[in-house]
Amino acid sequence: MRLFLFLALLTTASLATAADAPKPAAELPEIKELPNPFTFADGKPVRTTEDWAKRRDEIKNLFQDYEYGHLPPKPKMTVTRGEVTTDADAKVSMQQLTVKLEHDANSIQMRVTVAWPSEAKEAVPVLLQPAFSFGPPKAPSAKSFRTFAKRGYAVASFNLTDAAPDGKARTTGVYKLYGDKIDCGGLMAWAWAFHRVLDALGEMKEIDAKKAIVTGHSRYGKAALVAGAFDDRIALTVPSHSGCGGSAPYRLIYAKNEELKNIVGAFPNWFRPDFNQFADKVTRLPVDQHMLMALVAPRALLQPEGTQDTWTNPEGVQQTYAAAKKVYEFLKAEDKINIRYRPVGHIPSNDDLLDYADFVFAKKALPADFGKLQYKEDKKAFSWDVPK
Ligand code: GTR
Repeated sequence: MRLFLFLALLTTASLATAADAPKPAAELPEIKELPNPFTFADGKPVRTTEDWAKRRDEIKNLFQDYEYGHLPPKPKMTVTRGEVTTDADAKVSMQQLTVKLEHDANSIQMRVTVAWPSEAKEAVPVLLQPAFSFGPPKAPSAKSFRTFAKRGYAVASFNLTDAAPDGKARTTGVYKLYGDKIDCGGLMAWAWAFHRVLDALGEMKEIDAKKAIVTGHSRYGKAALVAGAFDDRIALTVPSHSGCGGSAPYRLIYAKNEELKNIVGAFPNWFRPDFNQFADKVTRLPVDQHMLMALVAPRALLQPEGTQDTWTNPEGVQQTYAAAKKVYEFLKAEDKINIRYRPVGHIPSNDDLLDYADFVFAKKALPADFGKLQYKEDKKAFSWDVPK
């Protein structure tokens, strides 16, 4: 009995220290520039790739503790497959998957449409692309997949809102499964959903799941970046015009760009509930978004941006790109990160994505516009460099 009491006390004590509640924003040090990914929280430098692996875990925790909340666990999964149908004109084969996810007595379903080139001789790379629709889901037609199939890619199309609602009520999707046991906001919940779709695709012989691409536009671009940062199975991450909460920096504002205070005001549900403590304390955030991009390294990352898409801070993304590239350089993978500006507003381009995927998976040459910077270097963005 006494031993039990002692053990119980010991456990509570160690839990109290282990939990080490993250310090509130007001107690965190001010960092004016983009924080140095090569310095641990205790000030020690990153010198080796082993150090980076540890720092990478630390950065993951910072994003979970302060911004997005924690990645929910993997639940039990059962996949039910529909009939395979083939559209001879489009040369596209399709199958509907119903992905049942269960935890305790609760279950939810994700519906995924998978389409692949019907004449492929071997397993093909796959693009995980959420449908950008706010209404009831429409099953995509074979024709809508033709462009991808022609170029040798499969596509998995799904509704992220099956896995997490885009609203304040935390009652459906992953929240229905885990209730109060999870603290994540919508972006991390959607990242979790990308991971579940990848689990389901891994079982298909038509698909080479080692060549998985995650993408999304705007809010789903933010989610795609979080998905790529938190799952090493993803080979290529393409957050399209992801802006604030995605690839754009919180600290560097150049025009009428969306800022932290705007996004936590309009979409508090995308983040941890207490992320708003940084609304007027942006420089106390221990991370900035170049560090989320750096978590993807050394796996491939493409940043599609629009020079006229001011709200998404395209100039700021040039700075986070430059900062994240330092980590790619450190890992000797600088050819795996790229940026592509188009002279457009808030419009995605599948061509850029496929051109970059061809470069990554088939070693095809990149069109000349890739990697072309549009703004002058901001010397104040960051002063640190790759450790020598
Ligand atoms: C905007 C929001 C952006 C972006 C966009 C969207 O209103 O400010 O961060 O996510 O919505 O996803 O449509």
